[in-house]
Amino acid sequence: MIPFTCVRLPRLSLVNRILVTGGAGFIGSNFVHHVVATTDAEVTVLDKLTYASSEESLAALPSDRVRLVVGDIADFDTVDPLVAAVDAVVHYAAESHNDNSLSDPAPFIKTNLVGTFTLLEAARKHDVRFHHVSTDEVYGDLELDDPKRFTEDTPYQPSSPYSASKAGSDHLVRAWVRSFGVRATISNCSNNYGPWQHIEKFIPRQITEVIEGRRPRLYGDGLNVRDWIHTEDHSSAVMAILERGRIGETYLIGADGELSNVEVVKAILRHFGRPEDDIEWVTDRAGHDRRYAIESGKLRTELGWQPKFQDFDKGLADTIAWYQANEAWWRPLKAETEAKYAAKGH
Ligand code: NAD
Ligand code: TDX
Repeated sequence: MIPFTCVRLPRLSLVNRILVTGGAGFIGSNFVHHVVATTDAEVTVLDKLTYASSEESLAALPSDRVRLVVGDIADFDTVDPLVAAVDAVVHYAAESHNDNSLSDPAPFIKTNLVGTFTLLEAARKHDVRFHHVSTDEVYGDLELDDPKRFTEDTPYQPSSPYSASKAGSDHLVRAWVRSFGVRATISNCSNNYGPWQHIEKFIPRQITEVIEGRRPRLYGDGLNVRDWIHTEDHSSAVMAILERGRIGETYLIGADGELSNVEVVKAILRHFGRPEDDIEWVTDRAGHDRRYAIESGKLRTELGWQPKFQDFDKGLADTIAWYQANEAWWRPLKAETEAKYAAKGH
């Protein structure tokens, strides 16, 4: 008779050591928490600690599972030994804000293009599995009344320096797969919300404006549509692709969360018991994309992924509660962030 023993198997047999670039940022730090909570993997975070990062977002994690290396993804000497020491790279690091890319595109080219190139060269040299985190903005935008949504086959048509740099980085990944056999996958996700998002971004900017007793600020006519997904759902989707995705494939990530900006702002105002028309209408963003919408059927059918956060009002209420409870984190960033916006008429 074979004796029955209970063995605890690590959930990730092939990716026990993961390098997460940009792991001190909004979405990257959520992914690191997700990895620690759901697997036995050890994580090295490589992050330059730019203005958008927060070491605090990693503070609660166990030091025997997660270590932070401060450095630039565009520096091969930094990247090379870190990539050599892991089973997989999950690449989040980026300059991520469209408005910043309109005032100064240079860091977007350096980090998003040269940084991705540098990581790919290291992944090629050491034959390390690579997952590239990208955005739906590479596809440009849709009209408000267009029944179509973005799919993996939608042609690339980026509008801003940010989205063009992300589009270029996606093309680099595909070329490194085809020309050099790098074992890579790509995901393009829609707009994320949740805790630890820098207050320059739409939802936390409006929440913190209302907490400060000011009015939320809407660009243009406020009718632009974004397809919101909770960052925790983004993390579970990236994990599914890392574990089960087919090499060379792209997966779109979305949770059927289309809302206009004015609908989101009204929901925030309602939450605080403020009149729904208490809105400051400000100068529109140059080249402002009208609508993003994701068709995520491939990810759901092929990899069995499902989002958990499908009640936007509930997710928003949790996010508002988080910003209320974490004023000490965002308050020091507020004056500088708003001064930057004021200079642009936003
Ligand atoms: P973020 O700006 O909050 O964080 C980016 C992180 O990257 C920061 O910690 C920053 O310090 C780090 N970083 C920047 N330049 C670096 C460099 N040269 N070397 C090392 N680290 C560097 O961004 P985010 O919103 O968390 O986005 C993460 C990724 O997800 C990006 O690649 C972005 O394009 C993608 N994405 C974001 C969204 C969204 O809604 N925010 C949606 C889809 C895809
Ligand atoms: O104060 C504001 N008022 C306003 O109306 C701000 C900051 C934004 N907006 C609008 C612009 C967009 O239509 O809100 C929408 C969302 O703006 P952002 O938060 O800047 O996001 P977006 O430009 O859509 O890009 C985001 O999603 C895709 C992320 O920043 C990117 O990193 C990601 O790739």
